[in-house]
Amino acid sequence: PDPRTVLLTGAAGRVGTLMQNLLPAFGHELRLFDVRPIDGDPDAVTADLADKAAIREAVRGVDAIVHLAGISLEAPFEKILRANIEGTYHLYEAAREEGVGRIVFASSNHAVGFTPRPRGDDPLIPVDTPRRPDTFYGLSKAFGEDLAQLYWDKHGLETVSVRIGSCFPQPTSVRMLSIWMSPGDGARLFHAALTAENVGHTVVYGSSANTRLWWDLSGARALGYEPQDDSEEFAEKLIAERGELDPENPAHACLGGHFVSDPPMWPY
Ligand code: NAI
Ligand code: 15L
Repeated sequence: PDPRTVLLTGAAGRVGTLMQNLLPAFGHELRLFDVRPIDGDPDAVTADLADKAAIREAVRGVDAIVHLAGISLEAPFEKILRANIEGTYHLYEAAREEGVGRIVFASSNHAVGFTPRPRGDDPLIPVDTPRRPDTFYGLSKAFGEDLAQLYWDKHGLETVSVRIGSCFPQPTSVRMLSIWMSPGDGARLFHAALTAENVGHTVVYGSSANTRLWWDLSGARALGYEPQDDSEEFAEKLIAERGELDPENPAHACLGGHFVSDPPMWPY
C-alpha cells in the first residue's frame, strides 16, 4: 500500500503537531482531526471522538489513519472509557464502514508498564511479553491493541500498534534515555507502519535506537523502519542532574516508570 491521504487524529497534540510538520515530507497528504481547533488549516476537522457522524465523515476517502487522539496520561476511568475506549471503537467502526485499509494506532509502553525493566545482561523485552497495564490509561491501550486484532481477524482492517516510549524533542529523564523516540524517528516509524506490506495486526515498540534500549526493536525494523537517533548524547547531562536509576525506587523498577505508583507520581 502507498497511502496518500492520511487522517491524523489528535493533530493538535504534542505528537500530532510534530507529525503535521514531518509526515508530509514522506509524501502523505494529511487531513487533521482533533477536538481542539487547529489554526491555519480550514480543512481541519474539529470534533470529538464521541461524535460518530463526524468521524464517519472525517474518514471518508482516506487511505489510512494515524490515530493519536485520546487522553495521553492517567485520568479517571470514566474519562478514559469515553475518549480512549469508546472513541477508538468509534474510529474503527467508521474505518470499517468506509473501507479504510490501515490504521496506525498510538499504543503506549504503559500497556506493558508493570513489566520489570531489564537490568545488567537481562534480555530485551519482546513484543509478546504479557501485557501488564500500569494505569487505566495503559489498560485503554491494551484494549486498543485487542480491538485492532479483532478488526483484522474479522474485517481484514490492518493495524500497526506502536507502543510508543517517550516522544518528545529531547529525553527529559534518565528513564527516557531507554525509551525515547525522537520526533524524526517517530515520523520514520509511522511512515514505515503506513507503507509496509501485509502487516495484518502487528505490535511494535516505538523508540529510537537508544544505547540503553529496554525493548526489542526488531519488529519495527521488519516494517522497514531504520532509526537514526540515539538518546545517548543526552545521557551525561541527565545523569549528572538526576543520578542513575535507583534499584530501590519503585518508580524506577518497571517500564512504566512513575505510572506504576498509586496514584501515579507526577512529576518524577
Ligand atoms: P496529547 O495529549 O498532547 O495529544 C492528544 C490529542 O488528542 C490532543 O490534542 C487532544 O485534544 C486530542 N483528544 C483528546 N481527547 C479527544 C477526543 N475525545 N476527541 C478528539 N480529540 C481528542 O498527547 P501526545 O503526547 O501527542 O500523544 C499522542 C498519542 O500518542 C496519544 O494517544 C498518547 O496516548 C500516545 N502516546 C504518546 C506518547 C508520548 O511520548 N508523547 C507515549 C506513548 C503513547
Ligand atoms: C505516555 O504514554 C504518555 O502519553 C507520554 O506523555 C509520556 O508520559 C510517555 O508515555 C512516557 O512513558 O514517558
